[in-house]
Amino acid sequence: MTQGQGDYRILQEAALRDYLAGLPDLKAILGGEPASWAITEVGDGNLNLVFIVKGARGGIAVKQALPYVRLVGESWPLPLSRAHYEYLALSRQAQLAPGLVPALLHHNETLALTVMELLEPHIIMRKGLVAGAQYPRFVDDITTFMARTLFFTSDLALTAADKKEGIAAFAGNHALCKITEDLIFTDPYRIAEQNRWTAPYLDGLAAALRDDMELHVAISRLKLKFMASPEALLHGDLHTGSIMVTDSQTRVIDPEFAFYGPMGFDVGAVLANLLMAYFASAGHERSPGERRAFEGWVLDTVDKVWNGFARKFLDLWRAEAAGDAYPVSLFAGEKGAARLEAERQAYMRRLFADTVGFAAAKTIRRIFGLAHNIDFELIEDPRKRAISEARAVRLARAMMMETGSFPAIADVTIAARKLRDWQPELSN
Ligand code: SR1
Ligand code: MG
Repeated sequence: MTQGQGDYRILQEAALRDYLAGLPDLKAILGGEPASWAITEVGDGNLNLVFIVKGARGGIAVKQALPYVRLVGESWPLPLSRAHYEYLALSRQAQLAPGLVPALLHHNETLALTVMELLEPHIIMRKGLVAGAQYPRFVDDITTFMARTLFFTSDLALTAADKKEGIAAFAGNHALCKITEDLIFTDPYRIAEQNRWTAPYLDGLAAALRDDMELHVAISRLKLKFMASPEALLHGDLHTGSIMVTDSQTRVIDPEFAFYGPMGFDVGAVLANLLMAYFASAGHERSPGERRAFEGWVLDTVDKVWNGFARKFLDLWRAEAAGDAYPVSLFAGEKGAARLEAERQAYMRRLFADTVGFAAAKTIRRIFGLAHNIDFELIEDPRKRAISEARAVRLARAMMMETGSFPAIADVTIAARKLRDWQPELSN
């Protein structure tokens, strides 16, 4: 890591070229003369600048945090320190889940700038899902990523002292947590200037969300869990826009929302985004039933992601528990082993219930809050889009309010399948 000299400044193409030219390792990766490097800004996320730089020999990806939310503009300032937390999280994830995050090549704290390997020909998974692509490596890779990063940063694997050091290292990332607390757990359920939805079709549904006190209790309980349960180091924004894929590789990117929180928030993010891809699919078909095979794969993937994650997490707990939680001395002998195993199963049931609730929250925010996703947004016909969204919301509402009726992941996928052709009542 390089400590930057001087003040932060936004690096546009010319300044970035000069900056990179001064870094021999990166110069060597790129090859050729700096003047010949092709630099393109490709950031399509909500927060940062992202440049792809290509030279005669190779390429790199450069990410620079802006001092404000890119999606909204300078009126919404945001600390540059998020680049530090992202770098810290990526470094930790690289140790815990090698090969599943991009290689880090350079970091400058003052410039809030990180250089990573260029992932090519990887694409953002969400874009692939909109096109109806299936990814055979995804389940194994994402379940390994989640099981290892969550288990090894939890009290099941760490001493109490190390765990608390971990919490402290990320505690300063509270501005990013606040975005989540507002945009996911609060704004969709009240009048908020930046909310939007597919109007007028979903006007009634939006009003119902604002009026439903039981739903407000359910989302507030999830919010409290998010704020007050530092179980493990989370990626913090693990949607399909934070995952890059090819047929044979998966890379998790963009952990700038990383902090110690409830594990179900990460797992729920993955499941919610798959479920949204499933419900959006009907809106992308050009002929009826054209994408059924894709939709079947998505639901199968939902099943396998939870089951694979749970199996890998439990295997790690059985084999690698070195943490201060569940002291070995309290579970001696056959009787102790059996009781501990029953407790592990109970732990996973609780984690699954959290996952279901957070998945619901993640879905509703993408339909009524500030930041939407292209799964739905690219459905051109607003009526069709609203129908897909209303189906997703119906499932999400049930998952949040009646979490106990979804004791297993199959209950979620069966419910999703039933809603595939459900015709919602729209407001127009
Ligand atoms: C203002 S930031 C909006 C969203 O973009 C990120 O990807 C997070 O999901 C955040 O909530
Ligand atoms: Mg992001």
